[in-house]
Amino acid sequence: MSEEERKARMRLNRRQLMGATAGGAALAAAGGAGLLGSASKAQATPGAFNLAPGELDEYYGFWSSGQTGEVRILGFPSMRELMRIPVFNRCSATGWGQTNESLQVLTEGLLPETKEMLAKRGMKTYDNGDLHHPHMSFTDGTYDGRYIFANDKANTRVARIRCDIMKCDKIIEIPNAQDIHGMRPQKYPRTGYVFANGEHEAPLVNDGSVLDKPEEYVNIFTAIDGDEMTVAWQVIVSGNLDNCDADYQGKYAFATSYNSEMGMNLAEMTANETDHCVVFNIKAIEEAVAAGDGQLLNGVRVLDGRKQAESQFTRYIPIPNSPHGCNAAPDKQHIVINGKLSPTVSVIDVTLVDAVFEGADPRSCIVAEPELGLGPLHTAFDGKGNCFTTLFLDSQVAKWNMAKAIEAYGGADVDPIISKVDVHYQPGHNSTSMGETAEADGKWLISMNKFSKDRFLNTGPLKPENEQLIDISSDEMKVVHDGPTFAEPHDSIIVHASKVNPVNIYSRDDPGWDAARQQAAADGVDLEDGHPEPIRDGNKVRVYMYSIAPEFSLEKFTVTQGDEVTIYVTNLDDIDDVTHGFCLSNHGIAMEVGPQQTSSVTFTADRPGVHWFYCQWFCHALHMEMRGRMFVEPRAS
Ligand code: RUQ
Ligand code: CUA
Repeated sequence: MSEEERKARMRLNRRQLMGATAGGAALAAAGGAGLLGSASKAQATPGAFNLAPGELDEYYGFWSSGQTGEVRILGFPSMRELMRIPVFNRCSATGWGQTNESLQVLTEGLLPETKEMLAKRGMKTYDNGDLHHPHMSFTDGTYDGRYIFANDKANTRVARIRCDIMKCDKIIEIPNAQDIHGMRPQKYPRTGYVFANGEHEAPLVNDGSVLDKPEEYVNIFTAIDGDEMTVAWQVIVSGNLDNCDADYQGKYAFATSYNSEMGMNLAEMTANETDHCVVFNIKAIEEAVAAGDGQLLNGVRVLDGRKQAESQFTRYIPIPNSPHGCNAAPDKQHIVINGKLSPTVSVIDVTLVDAVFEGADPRSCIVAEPELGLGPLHTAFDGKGNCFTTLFLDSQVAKWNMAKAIEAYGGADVDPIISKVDVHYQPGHNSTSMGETAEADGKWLISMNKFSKDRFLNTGPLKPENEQLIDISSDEMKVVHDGPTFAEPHDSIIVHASKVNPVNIYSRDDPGWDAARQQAAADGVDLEDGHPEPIRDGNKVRVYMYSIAPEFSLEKFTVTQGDEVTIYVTNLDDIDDVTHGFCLSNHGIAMEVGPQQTSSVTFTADRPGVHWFYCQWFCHALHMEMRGRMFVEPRAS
C-alpha cells in the first residue's frame, strides 16, 4: 500500500482506539497507553534504590540466567525485572524458537554435524542453553550500546543481542572448541573481537578416533569477529580455560586456566600447587593468521599456543591453584586473577607483560597478591582504586585497595583490606555500576549469591538464588536489598541508562524478516497489504495478513488438511507499546508481532475443522475481539 493509504488506515485506527467506536473511552484507555501520553519520567533521587511509582532507574542491568538460557533486563538499582530476552531457550510469549525469524537465528550458525544430529532427533536446534556471561560491546574502553554478547556453556555457542530492539540476532556454534565459558568483548579500540574460552578439553579432531587418551586432548581459545559473528581465529592452549578479560590497550587478552595437570578427575585436576593465567598476544596471533600459519580446521585458522610450543602467541603466568575470575581494573593497568582454591588474588600489571613476551620471568608481571579470605571468585571495581572480591566459602565480599596491595607486595607493612560484609550466601559473580569499563562510578555493587536458604518464603526443595544490592559509596559496605532470582544469574553488567537507546517501534527495513520480504516479493505480495487469499505452491500455502488494532486483515482463510502453511503477520500499528500476537489454538502456535514488525510461522495443518486464531498480546479495548478462523478442509481420500 502507499504511504498515504497506510497513514490513513492508521489515523482511522487511532480514532477507534480513542473510543469513537464500541468500547468507549474508559475501555480504550486499557489499550494503547502510548496514545494517552506517557507519565512524566521522573529520575530517581540519587542514592535511592526503592523508587517511587513512575520513577525511572539510573542504570540498565543486563543479567544472565544460567541454565534458563535467556538474558534479563533489570532496572537498576531498583532491581525490578523489566524484560526477558530469549536467546538459547524457548519462549511461549514471543514464539522464540518457533517463528521462522527466530529459527533462522537459532539454526543458521550451527555446525553441519550438529544440524545432522538434531535432525535425526526431529529437532531443528537445541532447546536448552547455559548462558553465563552477558557483556556489552565497547568503544574506547566503555560501553557503546550496540550489542550484548553472551555465551552458551552447554552447547558451545555465542550469541549476540541487538540493543536497538533488544532481540538476539545472531547465534554461532564455535567449531573445534568444547563448552564456551568465559567470554569478554575487546575493550579497546572497540569490539572488535569477542574472546571466548573453551572450558573442557577434548581431542582437536573429535571424531571418535581418539577417546580415553587425555594426553592428546587440547583446549581452545577463540576470537570471534563481533561485527560479522564469525570465528576470526583460535589458539590451542594447555589447561582448562575458565574466565577471561581484555586489556584497555588492545594488545592482550587474559584467561584463567585451571587443571594444568590435564587431569580427568578431581584428585588429578587439583594435584599441582599452581595453575596459570594465559596471556594472548593479539598482534602476534594476527600476524601468524595473516601469514597462514598453523592449521585450517573447520574453516578456522588454528594456532598452537600450548606451553610446550613456546610460541609468541601465549605466555603462561603461574598462579596459585585453580584460579577462576579474571577482571580488568578501570585504572586500565591491572588485571585481577581470583584464586578460588587459594585465598589470594593475583594482580597483573599489563605494562610489564611486554617484557614477559620478551623473555622475562612470567611472574615478573605480578605486582600484588593479597590474601583476602576463602574462595575468591570474582572482583569488581569502584573506579577509585578499590576492588570488591566475592569470597564464596566465607560468604563475604572483601573491599580492598589496589595501591595498598601493591605496596604490601613490595614489603610495606600495610593491610590492603578496607572492610568486609556478609552476604547470603556463597557469592559467585559480582558487578559494580559501570565497573567493567573505564567509567566505573563506584555507586553500587551487586553480589550474586548462589544460595538463598532461609532468606525468602520457602518454595520447596528448589529455592531461588539471592542477589544483594550493596551501597559502596562509603568505606563501609551496606547491604540494602535482597532480590530473589530464578536459575541462575551467574553474571551481570550494570550500564548507565545514557548508554542504551532502544527504539520503540521496528523499522520496516529491519533485516530481521528479510526472508519474509523476499518470499512476499516472489509471491507478488506487499507485506503491508497482505493478500485476500492464501497463495498455493504445491502443498505449501502462504497466508499474508496485517494487523491494526483490533483487527487482523483476514477474518478467515481456508487450507487443506496436510498443507504446510506459513502465516505472515505484519503489524501496521506504529504506536509505542502496541504489540500484537498471533496465536493459533490447538496447534501450538503463538508469536509476538511488535509495532511495524513482520513475524511468520510455519506448521502443517493436520486437523480438519474450524480453528480460531487470536491476538494474545493485550493491545486494545477490543483485544478479545481480535481473532479469525482457519478452515481446514478434509483431504479428499
Ligand atoms: S563463572 S560464578 Cu560462569 Cu564464576 Cu559463574
Ligand atoms: Cu492485538 Cu491483542
